[in-house]
Amino acid sequence: MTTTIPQPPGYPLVGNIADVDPKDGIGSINRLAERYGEIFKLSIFGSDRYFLSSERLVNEACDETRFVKGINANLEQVRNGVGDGLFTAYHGEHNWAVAHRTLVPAFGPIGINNMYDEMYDIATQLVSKWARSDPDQSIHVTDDFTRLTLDSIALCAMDKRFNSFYHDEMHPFVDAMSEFLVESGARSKKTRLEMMLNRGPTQRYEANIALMRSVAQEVIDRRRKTPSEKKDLLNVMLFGKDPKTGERLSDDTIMNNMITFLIAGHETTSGLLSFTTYFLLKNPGALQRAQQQVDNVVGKGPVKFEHMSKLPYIEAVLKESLRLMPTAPAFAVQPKPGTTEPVLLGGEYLVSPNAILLCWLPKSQRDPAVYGEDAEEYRPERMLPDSFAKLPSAAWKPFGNGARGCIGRPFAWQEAILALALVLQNFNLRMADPSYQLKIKQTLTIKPDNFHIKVSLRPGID
Ligand code: MNH
Repeated sequence: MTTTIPQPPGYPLVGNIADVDPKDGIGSINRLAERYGEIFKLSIFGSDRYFLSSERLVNEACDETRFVKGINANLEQVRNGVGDGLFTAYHGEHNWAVAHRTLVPAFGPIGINNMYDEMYDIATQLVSKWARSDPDQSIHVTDDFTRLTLDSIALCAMDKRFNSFYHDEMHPFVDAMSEFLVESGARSKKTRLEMMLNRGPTQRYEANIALMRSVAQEVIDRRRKTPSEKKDLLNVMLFGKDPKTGERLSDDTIMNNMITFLIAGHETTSGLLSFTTYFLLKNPGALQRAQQQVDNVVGKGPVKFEHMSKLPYIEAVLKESLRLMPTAPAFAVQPKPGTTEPVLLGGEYLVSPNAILLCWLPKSQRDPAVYGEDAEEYRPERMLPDSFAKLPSAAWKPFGNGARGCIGRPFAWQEAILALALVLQNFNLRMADPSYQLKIKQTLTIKPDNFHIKVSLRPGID
Protein backbone atom coordinates (compact mmCIF):
# COMPACT_ATOMS: atom_id res chain seq x y z
CA MET A 1 0.00 0.00 0.00
CA THR A 2 1.33 3.41 -0.90
CA THR A 3 0.20 6.84 0.25
CA THR A 4 -0.84 9.38 -2.37
CA ILE A 5 1.51 12.35 -2.42
CA PRO A 6 -0.51 15.54 -1.90
CA GLN A 7 -0.44 18.28 -4.51
CA PRO A 8 -2.31 21.60 -4.54
CA PRO A 9 -4.92 21.68 -7.36
CA GLY A 10 -3.25 24.07 -9.88
CA TYR A 11 -4.15 24.87 -13.50
CA PRO A 12 -3.74 23.13 -16.85
CA LEU A 13 -0.33 23.58 -18.49
CA VAL A 14 1.21 26.00 -15.98
CA GLY A 15 0.32 23.65 -13.14
CA ASN A 16 1.14 24.96 -9.69
CA ILE A 17 2.89 28.15 -10.74
CA ALA A 18 0.36 30.26 -8.81
CA ASP A 19 1.10 28.38 -5.59
CA VAL A 20 4.52 29.99 -5.24
CA ASP A 21 4.58 33.71 -4.61
CA PRO A 22 7.62 34.97 -6.57
CA LYS A 23 8.30 37.53 -3.83
CA ASP A 24 8.01 35.01 -1.02
CA GLY A 25 9.01 31.60 -2.32
CA ILE A 26 10.23 30.47 1.08
CA GLY A 27 7.04 31.50 2.87
CA SER A 28 4.90 29.87 0.17
CA ILE A 29 6.72 26.55 0.42
CA ASN A 30 6.66 26.65 4.22
CA ARG A 31 2.92 27.21 4.23
CA LEU A 32 2.39 24.36 1.76
CA ALA A 33 4.56 22.10 3.94
CA GLU A 34 2.49 23.04 7.00
CA ARG A 35 -0.67 22.22 5.13
CA TYR A 36 0.38 19.07 3.26
CA GLY A 37 3.01 17.52 5.50
CA GLU A 38 6.42 15.88 5.06
CA ILE A 39 6.13 15.52 1.29
CA PHE A 40 4.12 17.34 -1.34
CA LYS A 41 4.39 17.78 -5.07
CA LEU A 42 4.33 20.85 -7.30
CA SER A 43 4.12 20.57 -11.07
CA ILE A 44 5.28 23.60 -12.99
CA PHE A 45 5.17 23.59 -16.80
CA GLY A 46 4.97 19.81 -16.71
CA SER A 47 7.99 19.16 -14.51
CA ASP A 48 7.45 17.66 -11.08
CA ARG A 49 9.24 18.55 -7.91
CA TYR A 50 8.71 16.99 -4.53
CA PHE A 51 9.45 18.96 -1.38
CA LEU A 52 10.77 16.94 1.55
CA SER A 53 10.26 18.50 4.96
CA SER A 54 11.03 15.80 7.51
CA GLU A 55 14.39 14.59 8.71
CA ARG A 56 13.54 10.99 7.84
CA LEU A 57 12.78 11.74 4.18
CA VAL A 58 15.77 14.07 3.78
CA ASN A 59 17.90 11.33 5.29
CA GLU A 60 16.72 8.93 2.61
CA ALA A 61 17.34 11.49 -0.14
CA CYS A 62 20.92 11.79 1.17
CA ASP A 63 21.61 8.13 0.36
CA GLU A 64 24.14 8.53 -2.44
CA THR A 65 23.69 4.93 -3.57
CA ARG A 66 20.13 5.84 -4.63
CA PHE A 67 20.13 9.58 -5.38
CA VAL A 68 22.47 12.07 -7.06
CA LYS A 69 22.60 15.86 -7.20
CA GLY A 70 19.81 17.32 -9.32
CA ILE A 71 20.26 20.43 -11.40
CA ASN A 72 16.97 22.27 -11.05
CA ALA A 73 15.62 24.83 -13.54
CA ASN A 74 17.33 27.68 -11.70
CA LEU A 75 20.80 26.06 -11.64
CA GLU A 76 20.30 25.11 -15.28
CA GLN A 77 20.17 28.85 -16.04
CA VAL A 78 23.15 29.63 -13.81
CA ARG A 79 25.11 27.34 -16.15
CA ASN A 80 24.78 30.09 -18.78
CA GLY A 81 27.41 31.99 -16.81
CA VAL A 82 29.53 29.35 -15.12
CA GLY A 83 29.02 26.22 -17.23
CA ASP A 84 30.31 23.05 -15.66
CA GLY A 85 31.88 24.80 -12.65
CA LEU A 86 31.76 22.75 -9.44
CA PHE A 87 28.40 24.04 -8.26
CA THR A 88 26.45 23.69 -11.52
CA ALA A 89 28.09 20.57 -12.98
CA TYR A 90 25.77 17.67 -13.73
CA HIS A 91 26.25 14.47 -11.83
CA GLY A 92 29.08 12.52 -13.46
CA GLU A 93 30.45 15.39 -15.56
CA HIS A 94 34.15 14.76 -16.18
CA ASN A 95 35.25 18.34 -15.50
CA TRP A 96 33.57 18.24 -12.11
CA ALA A 97 35.66 15.27 -11.00
CA VAL A 98 38.91 16.79 -12.28
CA ALA A 99 38.29 20.17 -10.65
CA HIS A 100 37.04 18.54 -7.43
CA ARG A 101 40.14 16.37 -7.02
CA THR A 102 42.45 19.25 -7.89
CA LEU A 103 40.81 21.68 -5.47
CA VAL A 104 39.95 19.55 -2.46
CA PRO A 105 43.40 19.94 -0.82
CA ALA A 106 43.26 23.74 -1.22
CA PHE A 107 40.08 23.76 0.87
CA GLY A 108 41.55 21.38 3.46
CA PRO A 109 43.01 22.35 6.86
CA ILE A 110 46.40 23.50 5.52
CA GLY A 111 44.88 25.43 2.65
CA ILE A 112 42.47 27.24 4.95
CA ASN A 113 45.18 27.95 7.52
CA ASN A 114 47.19 29.61 4.73
CA MET A 115 44.29 31.96 4.07
CA TYR A 116 43.97 33.11 7.67
CA ASP A 117 46.06 36.27 7.41
CA GLU A 118 44.15 37.55 4.41
CA MET A 119 40.79 36.83 6.02
CA TYR A 120 42.02 38.66 9.10
CA ASP A 121 43.09 41.64 6.99
CA ILE A 122 39.57 42.00 5.57
CA ALA A 123 37.85 41.34 8.91
CA THR A 124 39.80 44.14 10.57
CA GLN A 125 38.58 46.48 7.82
CA LEU A 126 35.04 45.80 8.98
CA VAL A 127 36.01 46.40 12.60
CA SER A 128 37.74 49.70 11.74
CA LYS A 129 34.74 50.88 9.79
CA TRP A 130 32.37 50.11 12.66
CA ALA A 131 34.75 51.59 15.22
CA ARG A 132 34.60 54.91 13.41
CA SER A 133 30.83 54.95 13.20
CA ASP A 134 28.92 57.36 15.38
CA PRO A 135 27.24 55.45 18.27
CA ASP A 136 23.90 56.60 16.90
CA GLN A 137 24.59 55.65 13.33
CA SER A 138 22.56 52.79 11.89
CA ILE A 139 24.66 50.09 10.30
CA HIS A 140 23.19 48.02 7.50
CA VAL A 141 24.49 44.71 8.80
CA THR A 142 24.06 42.63 5.68
CA ASP A 143 25.74 45.17 3.38
CA ASP A 144 28.83 45.24 5.56
CA PHE A 145 28.96 41.47 5.94
CA THR A 146 28.62 41.19 2.16
CA ARG A 147 31.60 43.54 1.76
CA LEU A 148 33.49 41.29 4.17
CA THR A 149 32.70 37.97 2.56
CA LEU A 150 33.11 39.19 -0.99
CA ASP A 151 36.45 40.85 -0.34
CA SER A 152 37.69 37.78 1.55
CA ILE A 153 36.87 35.27 -1.15
CA ALA A 154 38.26 37.55 -3.90
CA LEU A 155 41.49 38.09 -2.01
CA CYS A 156 41.95 34.47 -0.93
CA ALA A 157 40.84 32.91 -4.19
CA MET A 158 42.60 35.13 -6.69
CA ASP A 159 44.51 37.89 -4.96
CA LYS A 160 42.05 40.53 -6.11
CA ARG A 161 41.15 43.39 -3.80
CA PHE A 162 37.62 44.67 -4.37
CA ASN A 163 38.17 47.17 -1.52
CA SER A 164 34.45 47.24 -0.83
CA PHE A 165 34.92 48.92 2.54
CA TYR A 166 36.38 51.96 0.82
CA HIS A 167 33.44 52.50 -1.51
CA ASP A 168 29.74 53.11 -1.07
CA GLU A 169 29.13 51.52 -4.43
CA MET A 170 30.04 47.90 -4.91
CA HIS A 171 32.55 46.85 -7.62
CA PRO A 172 30.89 46.47 -11.08
CA PHE A 173 31.58 42.75 -10.88
CA VAL A 174 29.25 42.56 -7.88
CA ASP A 175 26.34 44.24 -9.60
CA ALA A 176 26.85 42.09 -12.67
CA MET A 177 26.88 39.00 -10.49
CA SER A 178 23.73 39.84 -8.54
CA GLU A 179 21.81 40.83 -11.67
CA PHE A 180 22.99 37.63 -13.32
CA LEU A 181 21.67 35.55 -10.42
CA VAL A 182 18.34 37.33 -10.26
CA GLU A 183 17.83 37.01 -14.01
CA SER A 184 18.85 33.33 -13.95
CA GLY A 185 16.04 32.78 -11.46
CA ALA A 186 13.59 34.82 -13.55
CA ARG A 187 14.54 32.99 -16.76
CA SER A 188 13.83 29.63 -15.21
CA LYS A 189 10.20 30.73 -14.96
CA LYS A 190 9.91 32.31 -18.44
CA THR A 191 8.80 30.60 -21.63
CA ARG A 192 11.00 30.68 -24.73
CA LEU A 193 8.42 32.86 -26.43
CA GLU A 194 8.55 35.42 -23.64
CA MET A 195 12.33 35.57 -23.95
CA MET A 196 12.14 35.99 -27.72
CA LEU A 197 9.57 38.75 -27.57
CA ASN A 198 11.36 40.68 -24.88
CA ARG A 199 15.09 40.66 -25.73
CA GLY A 200 16.07 43.47 -23.32
CA PRO A 201 16.60 41.36 -20.22
CA THR A 202 18.50 38.75 -22.24
CA GLN A 203 20.85 41.37 -23.68
CA ARG A 204 21.56 42.70 -20.23
CA TYR A 205 22.02 39.17 -18.96
CA GLU A 206 24.56 38.44 -21.66
CA ALA A 207 26.40 41.70 -20.96
CA ASN A 208 26.61 40.81 -17.27
CA ILE A 209 28.02 37.39 -18.07
CA ALA A 210 30.57 38.98 -20.41
CA LEU A 211 31.63 41.42 -17.70
CA MET A 212 32.14 38.71 -15.09
CA ARG A 213 34.13 36.61 -17.51
CA SER A 214 36.33 39.49 -18.58
CA VAL A 215 37.18 40.36 -14.96
CA ALA A 216 38.06 36.70 -14.38
CA GLN A 217 40.10 36.53 -17.59
CA GLU A 218 42.07 39.65 -16.57
CA VAL A 219 42.93 38.09 -13.25
CA ILE A 220 44.15 34.93 -14.97
CA ASP A 221 46.20 36.88 -17.54
CA ARG A 222 47.78 39.04 -14.87
CA ARG A 223 48.80 36.01 -12.85
CA ARG A 224 50.30 34.32 -15.91
CA LYS A 225 52.31 37.47 -16.63
CA THR A 226 53.39 38.07 -13.04
CA PRO A 227 53.46 34.70 -11.34
CA SER A 228 53.31 34.61 -7.56
CA GLU A 229 54.31 32.06 -4.96
CA LYS A 230 50.97 32.39 -3.23
CA LYS A 231 49.20 29.13 -2.58
CA ASP A 232 45.83 30.62 -3.43
CA LEU A 233 43.03 28.90 -5.29
CA LEU A 234 44.03 30.55 -8.56
CA ASN A 235 47.54 29.11 -8.45
CA VAL A 236 46.16 25.71 -7.55
CA MET A 237 43.86 25.90 -10.57
CA LEU A 238 46.55 27.26 -12.92
CA PHE A 239 49.37 24.94 -11.95
CA GLY A 240 47.77 22.06 -10.06
CA LYS A 241 47.14 18.68 -11.62
CA ASP A 242 44.39 16.20 -11.05
CA PRO A 243 46.07 13.62 -8.76
CA LYS A 244 44.18 10.82 -10.53
CA THR A 245 44.49 11.60 -14.24
CA GLY A 246 47.28 14.20 -14.26
CA GLU A 247 45.02 16.55 -16.23
CA ARG A 248 45.21 20.32 -15.86
CA LEU A 249 42.24 22.66 -15.81
CA SER A 250 41.51 24.62 -19.00
CA ASP A 251 41.16 28.42 -18.84
CA ASP A 252 37.47 27.97 -19.40
CA THR A 253 37.15 25.66 -16.39
CA ILE A 254 39.28 27.99 -14.28
CA MET A 255 37.04 30.90 -15.16
CA ASN A 256 33.88 28.90 -14.46
CA ASN A 257 35.20 27.98 -11.04
CA MET A 258 36.58 31.37 -10.14
CA ILE A 259 33.20 32.98 -10.77
CA THR A 260 31.55 30.06 -8.98
CA PHE A 261 33.66 30.69 -5.86
CA LEU A 262 32.79 34.37 -5.91
CA ILE A 263 29.08 33.60 -6.26
CA ALA A 264 28.85 30.61 -3.93
CA GLY A 265 31.41 32.02 -1.56
CA HIS A 266 29.91 35.24 -0.37
CA GLU A 267 26.11 35.57 -0.13
CA THR A 268 25.64 32.48 1.99
CA THR A 269 28.29 33.45 4.55
CA SER A 270 27.08 37.05 4.65
CA GLY A 271 23.55 35.80 5.34
CA LEU A 272 24.88 33.49 8.05
CA LEU A 273 26.63 36.35 9.86
CA SER A 274 23.61 38.63 9.47
CA PHE A 275 21.10 36.11 10.85
CA THR A 276 23.49 35.28 13.67
CA THR A 277 23.67 38.95 14.64
CA TYR A 278 19.89 39.09 14.56
CA PHE A 279 19.44 35.97 16.69
CA LEU A 280 22.02 37.09 19.24
CA LEU A 281 20.27 40.43 19.66
CA LYS A 282 16.95 38.67 20.10
CA ASN A 283 18.49 36.29 22.65
CA PRO A 284 20.54 38.35 25.10
CA GLY A 285 21.50 35.28 27.13
CA ALA A 286 23.19 33.71 24.10
CA LEU A 287 24.85 37.02 23.21
CA GLN A 288 26.28 37.34 26.69
CA ARG A 289 27.54 33.77 26.74
CA ALA A 290 29.17 34.18 23.31
CA GLN A 291 30.88 37.42 24.28
CA GLN A 292 32.04 35.86 27.54
CA GLN A 293 33.66 33.01 25.65
CA VAL A 294 35.54 35.40 23.38
CA ASP A 295 36.73 37.34 26.44
CA ASN A 296 37.88 34.18 28.20
CA VAL A 297 39.58 32.55 25.24
CA VAL A 298 40.93 35.51 23.27
CA GLY A 299 40.96 38.34 25.79
CA LYS A 300 41.96 41.73 24.44
CA GLY A 301 44.77 40.69 22.14
CA PRO A 302 44.57 39.78 18.46
CA VAL A 303 42.29 36.96 17.40
CA LYS A 304 44.61 34.21 16.16
CA PHE A 305 44.31 31.10 14.06
CA GLU A 306 44.84 28.98 17.22
CA HIS A 307 41.66 30.44 18.69
CA MET A 308 39.50 29.14 15.83
CA SER A 309 39.14 25.66 17.34
CA LYS A 310 38.69 26.92 20.90
CA LEU A 311 35.38 28.75 20.59
CA PRO A 312 32.72 26.00 20.75
CA TYR A 313 29.94 28.33 21.83
CA ILE A 314 30.62 30.65 18.89
CA GLU A 315 30.41 27.62 16.62
CA ALA A 316 27.16 26.54 18.29
CA VAL A 317 25.71 30.00 17.78
CA LEU A 318 26.54 29.83 14.05
CA LYS A 319 25.23 26.28 13.69
CA GLU A 320 21.95 27.15 15.37
CA SER A 321 21.52 30.11 13.00
CA LEU A 322 22.04 27.85 9.99
CA ARG A 323 19.53 25.40 11.42
CA LEU A 324 16.74 27.98 11.67
CA MET A 325 17.81 30.08 8.70
CA PRO A 326 19.70 27.88 6.23
CA THR A 327 21.06 30.54 3.89
CA ALA A 328 20.99 28.09 0.98
CA PRO A 329 17.52 26.84 1.87
CA ALA A 330 17.27 23.77 -0.34
CA PHE A 331 19.31 21.33 -2.34
CA ALA A 332 18.01 19.08 -5.07
CA VAL A 333 18.55 15.40 -5.73
CA GLN A 334 17.14 12.96 -8.26
CA PRO A 335 17.05 9.19 -8.56
CA LYS A 336 20.35 8.03 -9.94
CA PRO A 337 20.76 7.70 -13.71
CA GLY A 338 19.30 4.55 -15.15
CA THR A 339 16.40 4.45 -12.69
CA THR A 340 13.37 3.47 -14.74
CA GLU A 341 10.82 2.45 -12.12
CA PRO A 342 9.09 4.74 -9.62
CA VAL A 343 11.08 5.06 -6.41
CA LEU A 344 9.68 4.27 -2.96
CA LEU A 345 10.36 6.90 -0.30
CA GLY A 346 9.73 6.56 3.42
CA GLY A 347 8.32 3.09 2.75
CA GLU A 348 5.08 4.66 1.49
CA TYR A 349 5.44 7.30 -1.22
CA LEU A 350 6.12 6.57 -4.89
CA VAL A 351 7.99 9.23 -6.87
CA SER A 352 8.66 9.19 -10.61
CA PRO A 353 12.14 8.04 -11.74
CA ASN A 354 12.96 11.46 -13.24
CA ALA A 355 11.62 13.43 -10.27
CA ILE A 356 13.46 16.31 -8.64
CA LEU A 357 13.40 16.02 -4.84
CA LEU A 358 14.02 19.20 -2.90
CA CYS A 359 15.40 18.78 0.58
CA TRP A 360 13.55 21.65 2.19
CA LEU A 361 15.81 22.72 5.04
CA PRO A 362 13.70 25.49 6.62
CA LYS A 363 11.31 22.70 7.65
CA SER A 364 13.45 19.56 7.87
CA GLN A 365 15.84 21.32 10.26
CA ARG A 366 12.90 22.20 12.50
CA ASP A 367 11.46 18.70 12.52
CA PRO A 368 9.81 18.33 15.95
CA ALA A 369 10.50 14.58 15.82
CA VAL A 370 14.20 15.49 16.09
CA TYR A 371 14.32 18.81 17.87
CA GLY A 372 11.27 18.45 20.12
CA GLU A 373 8.79 21.00 21.38
CA ASP A 374 11.16 23.94 21.17
CA ALA A 375 12.28 23.23 17.59
CA GLU A 376 11.32 26.75 16.51
CA GLU A 377 13.41 28.41 19.21
CA TYR A 378 16.95 29.68 18.94
CA ARG A 379 18.91 27.59 21.45
CA PRO A 380 22.64 27.29 20.62
CA GLU A 381 23.16 24.83 23.51
CA ARG A 382 21.73 22.05 21.37
CA MET A 383 24.60 22.58 18.93
CA LEU A 384 27.40 22.20 21.48
CA PRO A 385 29.67 19.26 20.50
CA ASP A 386 28.14 16.52 22.68
CA SER A 387 24.53 17.16 21.70
CA PHE A 388 25.44 17.91 18.09
CA ALA A 389 27.12 14.52 17.80
CA LYS A 390 23.90 12.83 18.92
CA LEU A 391 21.67 14.39 16.25
CA PRO A 392 20.42 12.07 13.51
CA SER A 393 22.50 12.43 10.37
CA ALA A 394 20.11 14.50 8.26
CA ALA A 395 19.00 16.80 11.09
CA TRP A 396 21.48 19.52 10.08
CA LYS A 397 22.35 19.76 6.39
CA PRO A 398 22.94 23.45 5.60
CA PHE A 399 26.04 22.57 3.56
CA GLY A 400 24.32 19.97 1.44
CA ASN A 401 25.30 16.33 1.16
CA GLY A 402 28.10 13.95 0.33
CA ALA A 403 30.37 14.35 -2.70
CA ARG A 404 28.33 17.34 -3.89
CA GLY A 405 28.26 18.99 -0.47
CA CYS A 406 29.88 22.39 0.03
CA ILE A 407 33.60 22.40 -0.76
CA GLY A 408 33.86 25.87 0.82
CA ARG A 409 32.57 24.82 4.24
CA PRO A 410 35.90 25.10 6.10
CA PHE A 411 36.50 28.44 4.42
CA ALA A 412 33.07 29.78 5.44
CA TRP A 413 33.49 28.39 8.93
CA GLN A 414 36.84 30.04 9.59
CA GLU A 415 35.64 33.30 8.12
CA ALA A 416 32.45 33.34 10.21
CA ILE A 417 34.14 32.39 13.51
CA LEU A 418 36.83 34.99 12.97
CA ALA A 419 34.41 37.78 12.05
CA LEU A 420 32.02 37.03 14.89
CA ALA A 421 34.82 36.76 17.44
CA LEU A 422 36.27 40.10 16.33
CA VAL A 423 32.90 41.83 16.41
CA LEU A 424 32.02 40.51 19.88
CA GLN A 425 35.48 41.28 21.22
CA ASN A 426 35.29 44.91 20.14
CA PHE A 427 31.67 45.99 20.23
CA ASN A 428 28.50 46.04 22.21
CA LEU A 429 25.62 45.67 19.79
CA ARG A 430 22.00 46.73 19.82
CA MET A 431 19.09 46.82 17.37
CA ALA A 432 18.77 50.14 15.58
CA ASP A 433 15.02 49.66 15.78
CA PRO A 434 14.10 47.53 18.80
CA SER A 435 10.73 46.74 17.24
CA TYR A 436 12.35 45.31 14.07
CA GLN A 437 10.42 42.29 12.83
CA LEU A 438 12.48 39.79 10.88
CA LYS A 439 11.77 39.93 7.16
CA ILE A 440 13.59 37.76 4.68
CA LYS A 441 15.14 38.89 1.46
CA GLN A 442 15.29 36.06 -1.06
CA THR A 443 17.51 35.66 -4.07
CA LEU A 444 19.37 32.41 -4.68
CA THR A 445 20.02 32.64 -0.93
CA ILE A 446 18.24 34.22 2.04
CA LYS A 447 19.24 37.18 4.22
CA PRO A 448 17.50 39.40 6.75
CA ASP A 449 15.88 42.31 4.95
CA ASN A 450 16.54 45.88 6.00
CA PHE A 451 18.16 44.92 9.29
CA HIS A 452 20.14 47.66 11.04
CA ILE A 453 22.15 47.72 14.24
CA LYS A 454 24.06 50.27 16.29
CA VAL A 455 27.41 49.52 17.85
CA SER A 456 29.60 51.03 20.53
CA LEU A 457 33.21 50.19 21.26
CA ARG A 458 33.53 48.18 24.43
CA PRO A 459 35.25 49.86 27.36
CA GLY A 460 38.98 49.24 27.37
CA ILE A 461 39.08 48.75 23.58
CA ASP A 462 40.64 51.51 21.52
MN1 MNH B 1 28.81 26.31 -0.53
C1 MNH B 1 27.94 23.66 -2.53
C2 MNH B 1 25.90 25.91 1.26
C3 MNH B 1 29.85 28.71 1.67
C4 MNH B 1 31.49 26.99 -2.55
N1 MNH B 1 27.21 25.03 -0.63
C5 MNH B 1 27.05 24.00 -1.52
C6 MNH B 1 25.81 23.32 -1.23
C7 MNH B 1 25.23 23.97 -0.17
C8 MNH B 1 26.12 25.04 0.21
C9 MNH B 1 23.90 23.64 0.47
C10 MNH B 1 25.24 22.13 -1.99
C11 MNH B 1 24.38 22.63 -3.12
C12 MNH B 1 23.66 21.54 -3.89
O1 MNH B 1 23.64 20.37 -3.48
O2 MNH B 1 23.07 21.88 -4.93
N2 MNH B 1 28.00 27.19 1.14
C13 MNH B 1 26.81 26.87 1.71
C14 MNH B 1 26.63 27.67 2.91
C15 MNH B 1 27.77 28.45 3.03
C16 MNH B 1 28.62 28.15 1.90
C17 MNH B 1 25.41 27.61 3.82
C18 MNH B 1 28.14 29.46 4.08
C19 MNH B 1 27.60 29.58 5.24
N3 MNH B 1 30.37 27.64 -0.46
C20 MNH B 1 30.67 28.50 0.57
C21 MNH B 1 31.93 29.14 0.32
C22 MNH B 1 32.39 28.66 -0.89
C23 MNH B 1 31.41 27.71 -1.37
C24 MNH B 1 32.59 30.15 1.24
C25 MNH B 1 33.66 28.96 -1.64
C26 MNH B 1 34.75 29.41 -1.11
N4 MNH B 1 29.56 25.49 -2.23
C27 MNH B 1 30.67 25.94 -2.91
C28 MNH B 1 30.88 25.10 -4.08
C29 MNH B 1 29.86 24.14 -4.08
C30 MNH B 1 29.05 24.41 -2.90
C31 MNH B 1 32.01 25.27 -5.10
C32 MNH B 1 29.65 23.02 -5.10
C33 MNH B 1 30.43 21.81 -4.63
C34 MNH B 1 30.34 20.66 -5.62
O3 MNH B 1 29.25 20.29 -6.05
O4 MNH B 1 31.40 20.13 -5.95
